[in-house]
Amino acid sequence: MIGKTNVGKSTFFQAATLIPVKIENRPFVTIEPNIGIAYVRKPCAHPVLGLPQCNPKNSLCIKGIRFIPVKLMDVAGLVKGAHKGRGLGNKFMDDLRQADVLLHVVDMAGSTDEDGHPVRPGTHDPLEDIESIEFEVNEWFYSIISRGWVKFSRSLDTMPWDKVVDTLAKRVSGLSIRKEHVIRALKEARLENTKPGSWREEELKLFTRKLREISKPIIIVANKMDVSIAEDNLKRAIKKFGNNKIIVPTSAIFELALRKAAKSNLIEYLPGDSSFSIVNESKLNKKQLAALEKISEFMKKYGGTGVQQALNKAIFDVLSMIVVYPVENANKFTDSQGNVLPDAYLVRSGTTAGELAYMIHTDLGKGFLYAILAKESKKVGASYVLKDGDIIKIVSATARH
Ligand SMILES: Nc1nc2c(ncn2[C@@H]2O[C@H](COP(=O)(O)OP(=O)(O)O)[C@@H](O)[C@H]2O)c(=O)[nH]1
Ligand SMILES: [Mg+2]
Repeated sequence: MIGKTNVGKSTFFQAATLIPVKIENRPFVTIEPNIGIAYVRKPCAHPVLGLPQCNPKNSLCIKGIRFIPVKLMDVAGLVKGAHKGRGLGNKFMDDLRQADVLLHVVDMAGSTDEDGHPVRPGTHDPLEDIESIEFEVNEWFYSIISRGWVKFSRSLDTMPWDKVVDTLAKRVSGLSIRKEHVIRALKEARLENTKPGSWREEELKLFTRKLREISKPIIIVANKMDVSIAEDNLKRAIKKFGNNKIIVPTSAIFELALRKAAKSNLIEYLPGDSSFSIVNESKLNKKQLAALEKISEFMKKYGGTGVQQALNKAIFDVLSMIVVYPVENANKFTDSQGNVLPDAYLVRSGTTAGELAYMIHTDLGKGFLYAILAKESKKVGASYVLKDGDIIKIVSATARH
């Protein structure tokens, strides 16, 4: 999560990392103050199989919905000029290295000025932030990649193209950039089969911009949509950026209120639901009821509070991840202890059964013999491309334990 101060990052973070149900084992706690576990939601596979329940270990299943953990990091205080070390500057920029996708939280009410100071709603134009923060990220990216570029790029000019791509990919691997990203960026910048040593500055800039867009795509979390003036700004933002940016209307403060109320058993609500129901009206005072009414209206308008929607869009739409369920017993859909569908793995679409085996355990990958698709009772090889919702047993020559 990136964005200026005061736009609602901490509120979003708090909401997204709060589990609104009581659970016995909690391997899902906050890792560091600004790093926590959030969840993406997806219908669980157990109802589809006609099973009464499952026994999730690496994730949660609530009322037939799987909540799968993802790491969420609140990268505080990105301001205009940050790439030049302004504000909290470089340390926070460095935190971005790990990210696969960036949620840019924007104060759509315009109640935060350029430097992150609170101002009267409507005073600041949030559309400026959408551009200026992206500019900061792009500049940061460029400054990292262009460091020592002249010498590095000349060394590439004697290499065959394959080796150029490999060497480039290796150079940026510390930014969580994969070779596929580099290949795509080179293609989109029309720089394939050129000599990097002879790229002009514009060409290097174009390449790094494409690489940033591909390897760290940005989703706009249009926050504070509960403030009336925000709606106009949202319309303007959609008009201006809607064609090439995902913009999710959000009220982080409403989501936080709902998760807290659900945790206290005042309402029934699962993160990402488009509505909630009050459990016992007599337990709520007038003020609480009025607040919930306001939230309910907001949800009707936008289909939810936006927090879960933003997380889901980031993982499933932008990163195109799918969910697969590794099991050890393909007939019972269980692990060796009899737990039904214990693990739900988020993997990139295109991942093969062989690659999944390596993700679970190196030994499992090394000894891969074949896999069984549990629902279809079908044997597949290492090159089988996983489908969303696959339940899969990997048979390996090397024991797993
Ligand atoms: N109206 C409204 N205010 C919000 C929302 N999210 C956060 N805020 C308020 O905005 C201020 C800054 O929030 P905070 O989460 O600390 O922002 P951060 O500096 O980006 O981490 C606080 O007063 C929050 O209560 C929201 O969705 N709607
Ligand atoms: Mg904060």
